[in-house]
Amino acid sequence: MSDLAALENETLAAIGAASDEAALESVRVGALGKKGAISALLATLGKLPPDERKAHGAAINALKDQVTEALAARRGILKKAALEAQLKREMVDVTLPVRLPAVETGRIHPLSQAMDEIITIFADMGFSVAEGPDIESDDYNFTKLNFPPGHPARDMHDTFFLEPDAHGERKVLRTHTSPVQVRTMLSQKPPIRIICPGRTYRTDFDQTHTPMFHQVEGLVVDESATLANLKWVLEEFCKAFFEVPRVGMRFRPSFFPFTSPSMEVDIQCRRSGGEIRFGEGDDWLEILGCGMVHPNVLTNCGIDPEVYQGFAWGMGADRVAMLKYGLPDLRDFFDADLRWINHYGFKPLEVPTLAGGLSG
Ligand code: 2U9
Repeated sequence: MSDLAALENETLAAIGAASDEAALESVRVGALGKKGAISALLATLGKLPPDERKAHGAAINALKDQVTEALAARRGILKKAALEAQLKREMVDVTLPVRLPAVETGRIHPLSQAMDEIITIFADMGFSVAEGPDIESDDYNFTKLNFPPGHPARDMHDTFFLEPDAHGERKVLRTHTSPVQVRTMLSQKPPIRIICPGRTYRTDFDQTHTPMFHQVEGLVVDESATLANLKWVLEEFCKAFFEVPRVGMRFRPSFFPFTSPSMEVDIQCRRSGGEIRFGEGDDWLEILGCGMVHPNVLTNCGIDPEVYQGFAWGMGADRVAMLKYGLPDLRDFFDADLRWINHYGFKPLEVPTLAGGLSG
């Protein structure tokens, strides 16, 4: 095969094999550049005898035109392929559903929603929020609250005990937020109007009890704090929280070491088809406990029961959230199952306000 034919095959093969425009350009330079193979052949024409020069020159030029055409064709193919690859890479499928911003996809846990609503309601009545440690001394969790030694609540079957601290003092995970009221009474003079939301711990576990649960307790201490005031505060709370214009309430005698008299409070409801409606019907549901602060507790906290009276209440925030939002199992609150939170959760921007409606 003549050199020309070999060069034609080699160059056309290289053009066909060029995978992108850069590779094709180096083939072009290798064939038609200043030092290219075809350019070199044209440079040899001057040395040929005149009768050969014409024919040889025509053949070389024919090859140059063929290679130029093949380069142009291949460049077109490569440009088209590069454009298609770019379009595929940058393609946006406008039919896909819009990805919601985080503020739309996040959900407020029903318990957080209930806590926010409860705090909003009592803040509106003039209460301030007081907080305290989850790990408490035996003294603040039981003794100052008038629990006698040997009281069953002090036993291991109800309370989580921790190792004694450096001073040998026994520590517990608080079984209620009552120690916060004790700390507040020890640290400030009446009048006191506080609510104490927070985590509490007991050794229970079933559909309506979990080892960690949440309470909101309240305390009023003043020179005149009466049972009538207590009933009003609780009735106003229930109407606002359950969003009903009126609600029947029943105060049943009970016993707690830290209050006397002590009462358990039911609210009127109607159970129909697995749903509970409040403020109507002739059924009753217990939702909280309350009472007048026991004089021993006032004395234990440095407040003279001859001068001041107090009333207090306590409710399970998880429980009232379950009642209000129809949540069947308390254990689901703590499973962090996105399906549950997306079903029962609240949109973050729907902040509960009394004017705007609590739960939207
Ligand atoms: C002080 C004085 C009195 C808080 C009170 C209750 C009644 C009560 C339970 C409700 C359901 C706990 O979450 S629960 O299991 N609580 O029934 N709590 S009176 O009384 C106090 C608190 C602090 C210094």
